[in-house]
Amino acid sequence: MSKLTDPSALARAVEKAVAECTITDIHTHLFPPAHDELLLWGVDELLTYHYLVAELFATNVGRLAYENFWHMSKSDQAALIWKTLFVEHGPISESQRGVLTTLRRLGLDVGNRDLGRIRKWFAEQNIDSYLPKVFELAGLDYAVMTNDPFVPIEAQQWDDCKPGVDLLRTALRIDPLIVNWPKACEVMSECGFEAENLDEAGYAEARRFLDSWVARLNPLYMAASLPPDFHFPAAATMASVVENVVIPTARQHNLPMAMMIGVRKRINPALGDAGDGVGTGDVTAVQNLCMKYPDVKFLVTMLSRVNQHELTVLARKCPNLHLFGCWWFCNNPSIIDEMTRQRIEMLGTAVTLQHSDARVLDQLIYKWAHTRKIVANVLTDKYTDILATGWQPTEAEIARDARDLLGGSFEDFIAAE
Ligand code: FIX
Ligand code: ZN
Repeated sequence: MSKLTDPSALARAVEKAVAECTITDIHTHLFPPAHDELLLWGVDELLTYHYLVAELFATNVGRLAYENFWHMSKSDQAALIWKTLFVEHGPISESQRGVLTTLRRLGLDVGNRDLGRIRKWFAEQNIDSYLPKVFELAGLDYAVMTNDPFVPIEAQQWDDCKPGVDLLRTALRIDPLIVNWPKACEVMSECGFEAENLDEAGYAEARRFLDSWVARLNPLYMAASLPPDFHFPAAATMASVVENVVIPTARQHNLPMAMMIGVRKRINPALGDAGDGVGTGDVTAVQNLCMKYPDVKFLVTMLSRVNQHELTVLARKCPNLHLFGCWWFCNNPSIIDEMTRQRIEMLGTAVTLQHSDARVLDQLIYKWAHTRKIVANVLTDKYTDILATGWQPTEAEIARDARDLLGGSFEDFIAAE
């Protein structure tokens, strides 16, 4: 394919490559349609996404009691959010804009602001044909779920042998083991795994529990979200469980461990999932794990913008560390742009720039449309910079690099022995 020599042709080539790039979404909260009410989709679920619930209460200062909202029907909650955040105030936040982007790309007219007509369209959709349509609109080859055996209703779907779909792959989520050992032991005991104390017997039983779920799920990786005060090494339970349960399981199954660090769970419990906050994490904990266990692969994303530069520098030092996503409170255009530039400037294509974290199926459409635009802008600047040196990239090379940044490097990383 011919080399690109002209900056405007280059810009067009980058925009095309990123727009057409097949993306792998490596972290979501989606479920197969057969897993009943676990898979969220449709306009009322879009509107009651916990990001928008937080924004509703931030906007409705003191005029809405938490319990009144939670006692409302999903439909009434959605209507209130639509009225408050879309009609009575400009829907200019990232989550608000996201709903509109999704609806528009589905071919719906948001200009008439007719929620009833939008609801009618969704009521006519069949999830089994709608799910692949959403993946096609978002441009994904597959997405990775969050499969948590410590959540009874999730485990029940697997106990009942509910079918999956090829578009959704598994990840074994193990937060309670690390952050709430007593709770984890309760669940394991109900499943016939008698872990109790933080001793070799307990660790062995926890590993046996994980082995059983690795066999059932065949996950791409294990994962846990961790608080800002996760340190390693440390005398704390978290560090002991990582060392004695997580690391041996990762080694035995050649499974990467994804650590999502910096969430302060339920700083406002009344908001439910919308009540989580952020704190600056300890990048040294990641450094110590990567250096102590060079044969274990770590996928890491951190929630605080403050951690990003130090973490990106660390990824240059540890070949067994792969960064991913602009997670949650970083998943906003201003921060995505900054993080994407910083990561490409220090890691080239050896990073997975984004994941959607979609909790509602239809969100895949906006989360990826918004990210593609930013990535195209950044890559245009970066290729234009090298063009100025006389290096002439081809369209195929640009497409190759875009794929690496949006799923290819992840697949290379997890496949490496
Ligand atoms: O721990 C996680 O996987 C987080 O992404 C979620 O708990 C969070 O609620 C979320 O969906 C953020 O986007
Ligand atoms: Zn998540």
